[in-house]
Amino acid sequence: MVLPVLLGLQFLPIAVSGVSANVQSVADHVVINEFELNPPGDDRDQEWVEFYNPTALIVDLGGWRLQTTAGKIESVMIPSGASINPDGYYIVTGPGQWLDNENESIILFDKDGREVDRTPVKSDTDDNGYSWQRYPDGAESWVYAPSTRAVINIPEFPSPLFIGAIVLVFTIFVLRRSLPVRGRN
Ligand SMILES: [Ca+2]
Ligand SMILES: [Ca+2]
Ligand SMILES: [Ca+2]
Repeated sequence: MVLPVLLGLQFLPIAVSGVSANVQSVADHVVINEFELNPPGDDRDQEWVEFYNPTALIVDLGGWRLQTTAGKIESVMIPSGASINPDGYYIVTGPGQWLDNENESIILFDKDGREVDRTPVKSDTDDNGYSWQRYPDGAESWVYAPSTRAVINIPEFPSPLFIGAIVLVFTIFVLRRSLPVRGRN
């Protein structure tokens, strides 16, 4: 009973906002799901890319590679042993400053050098916690919104704490309803 409720929460913001985003097709392979070109403050070691795995299988990421396209071409190899769970996320942080703030596009290659995914060309000149992210996870459309690093892309409810609070309230509500009523033999 609790699980369907929790799964249903994923689509709550869509229902609230009236956006028909949930009818979009979701990729059938690991994708670049979100990226932060311009984190608050110094960008060195703080820029990151989020993968999302929409498939039902664990995917081995060892030997996969990210490559940038703007300015100096940077390449970041995913270490062997790395993997991503079904419906899971994986974060890549590059060495130093590797993602340009303007006109950047990032390409993902698998261990055989085949292109798996490529982001649209995007800019982020705000030096704050906003990032580019697919919405919903794995979909073709992108939004610029408060970052959701390693968690579901829900721009309307950006705080993981807020999401956690909703889940907690629903869980308590469902558990209370499912408890046997005492004193009514
Ligand atoms: Ca940013
Ligand atoms: Ca940057
Ligand atoms: Ca995210």
